[in-house]
Amino acid sequence: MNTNKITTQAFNDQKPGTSGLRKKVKVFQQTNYLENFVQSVFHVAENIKGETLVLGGDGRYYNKQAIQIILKMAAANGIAKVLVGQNGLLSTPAVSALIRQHKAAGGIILSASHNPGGPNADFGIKFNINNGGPAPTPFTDAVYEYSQHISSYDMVDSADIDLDALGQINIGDMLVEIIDPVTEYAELMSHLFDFNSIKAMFDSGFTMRFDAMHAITGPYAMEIIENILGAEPGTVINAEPLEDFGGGHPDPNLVHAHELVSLLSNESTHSFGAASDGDGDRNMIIGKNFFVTPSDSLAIMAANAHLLPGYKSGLSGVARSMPTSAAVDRVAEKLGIECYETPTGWKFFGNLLDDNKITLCGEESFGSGSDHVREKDGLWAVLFWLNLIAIKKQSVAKIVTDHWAHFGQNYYCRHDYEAIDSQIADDLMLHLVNSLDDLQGQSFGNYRIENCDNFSYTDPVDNSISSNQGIRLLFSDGSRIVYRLSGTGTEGATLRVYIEKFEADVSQQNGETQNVLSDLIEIANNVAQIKTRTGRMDPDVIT
Ligand code: VG1
Ligand code: CO
Repeated sequence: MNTNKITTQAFNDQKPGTSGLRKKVKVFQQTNYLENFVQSVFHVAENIKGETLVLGGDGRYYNKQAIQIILKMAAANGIAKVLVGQNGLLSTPAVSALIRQHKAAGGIILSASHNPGGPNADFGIKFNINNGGPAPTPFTDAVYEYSQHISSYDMVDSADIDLDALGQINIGDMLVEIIDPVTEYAELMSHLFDFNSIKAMFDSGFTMRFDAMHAITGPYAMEIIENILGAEPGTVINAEPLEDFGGGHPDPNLVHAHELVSLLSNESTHSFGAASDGDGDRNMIIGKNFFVTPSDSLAIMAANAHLLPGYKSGLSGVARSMPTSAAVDRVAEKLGIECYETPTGWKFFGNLLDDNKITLCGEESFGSGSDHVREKDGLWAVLFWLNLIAIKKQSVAKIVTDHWAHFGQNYYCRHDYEAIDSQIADDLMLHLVNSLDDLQGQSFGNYRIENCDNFSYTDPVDNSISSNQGIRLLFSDGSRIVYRLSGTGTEGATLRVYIEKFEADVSQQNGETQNVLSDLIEIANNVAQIKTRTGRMDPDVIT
């Protein structure tokens, strides 16, 4: 089989963001665009020559074409074996699990996660290293650097292969194994959770709905929740992965998973609702007319993990991303374990997990996970909650309100201003950085800024420093305001503002989150001059 060296010209916009390279499909479809990036990855990940690679994606538009291109390039770049999910499908956590189980040198995930799919929507590509987690910043920086002056890439001359048929096939000297995307992942879950007690709960009439949002978790949830655990047929809705996710945003929040939310109204006969995102790493947990914030979910998991088979010896420590509420910090304090605060993005949890400094970790953006993989894991979180409900035999609302009664409540919300002009967004952030000295010690009504900074993280394992990770205003009563720009958007800039207030005695306050936080929200707007600078009167999304 011929290997060709194909001449190319560099693109200057291949800098990976929070979670790999995300662009419009049309950008990826430019001649050599995907190829350049893949060659840059193979160049930096030299150690994958002669090794195994895991490859799959969330099934969005351009997934299959990209897989055929990557396979031909992998063969030309000396990779010995590629494990590919059938039909090109693999969830992000399943890729992470497969890398670990098969001692692969890395994996490539094709997804733009919760961003919409289709010819006019988004595509993405991400490289994970041999621990199963997203490549760390020095790696992605090196990929970007190489992509800026790449002049050729390698590709074998070969026909496309059939991605639908399980089994093995060769491309040149490289072996391709098409595997069932679900089997090994389901096996892993069965060791972490007490499937028998969850099954018994379904057998006794417990019902739930899981919204796969026409994304990757459909096949996983069908197999695990309906087939293995015996939930009634129809439990998994929107189960079929579609290239455009049925036209929706595969983003599990109250806005985009409204179908699920309406199925869990007060009159509902179901006790539990859950949803996952495009690539299966996010989760939303709801009870009957009751939303569990992701930050609370993480804290509740930490407080109860020892009750579940996979975590019965307790937690070594926990971690949360900086903007995530401090609810889990209070649990860690009571458990007497360390709580680490990392920058946004799962790659920062990798070292802590590898070094056994933490067992559980999570982000406010509907992500949680544990040391079983090196990605956040949507279905894992859903099974965690199901197992917890089976043990406690209580409603979601009762579990959460009991938690608040014991630990206090962190009122929390995030305001997103999407697709604002990049220059305006950069100026707004710069203005905040320049205001830090003046803000220190300033009072706004009852709130006084005790401390403020531009968050910088020193990795406790390798001592690497990640600076410029978001502006934090820390108030004397424990309230916080955080500002940062998204690293996953594909249009202009997205400003995220995170607002949090702690209430130790929950009987004192019973308001709606937006009301409890209203003073802080106003402070957040004024300090950053959001309205005057962006011209936006309200956020696009509130979560
Ligand atoms: C967002 C979230 C972040 C998450 C990232 C990838 O990043 O805020 O917590 O890790 O998405 O998640 P940003 O930079 O846009 O705020 V996923 O499920 O989209 O891969
Ligand atoms: Co995702």
